[in-house]
Amino acid sequence: AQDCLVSNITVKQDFDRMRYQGTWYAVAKKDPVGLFLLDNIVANFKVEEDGTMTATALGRVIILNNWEMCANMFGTFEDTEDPAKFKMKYWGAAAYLQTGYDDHWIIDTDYDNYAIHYSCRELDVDGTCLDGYSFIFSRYPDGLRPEDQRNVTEKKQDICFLGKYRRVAHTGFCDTA
Ligand code: DAO
Repeated sequence: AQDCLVSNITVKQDFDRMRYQGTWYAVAKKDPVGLFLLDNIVANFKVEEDGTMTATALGRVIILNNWEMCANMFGTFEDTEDPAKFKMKYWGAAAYLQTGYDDHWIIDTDYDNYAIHYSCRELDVDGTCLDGYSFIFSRYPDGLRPEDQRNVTEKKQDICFLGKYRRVAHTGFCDTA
């Protein structure tokens, strides 16, 4: 959507939640206002027996008084009329972690290598996104395959977040046995 209208953003056709399951490493992130997850972000998606998509996520956060920790987050996804557009209810394992209810759109994925997530939290009066965030996910912690980079860059532009991403490091901070 070259006009940057959120309503014109296209998402993955015929999104298949079964194939989306499993581990995704965030390799880049466009932060929202009041960012929460900093780095070492790993999400694990699952389709429950009743068909509901759920996710757990780990990530380094800094809470309150500069306390650095690994946040253990949970999300459940409500379906909408578009199979690639969900509403995500999320909360933390501990009460002092962030909770929320966000859009969760899968802009594109090949299921085996990369995924582009998008969430607009606040629409501007002109229909563009005033406050949003996006994850670039890879099946590999060390980044995207070179052959996926061009497409991912194109999609970043389509959602009007090109140039607004930062790399997400994976240093082992949230690795557990
Ligand atoms: O990090 O600033 C931010 C916004 C992201 C908040 C969402 C965290 C919860 C995710 C639950 C699992 C889905 C990936």
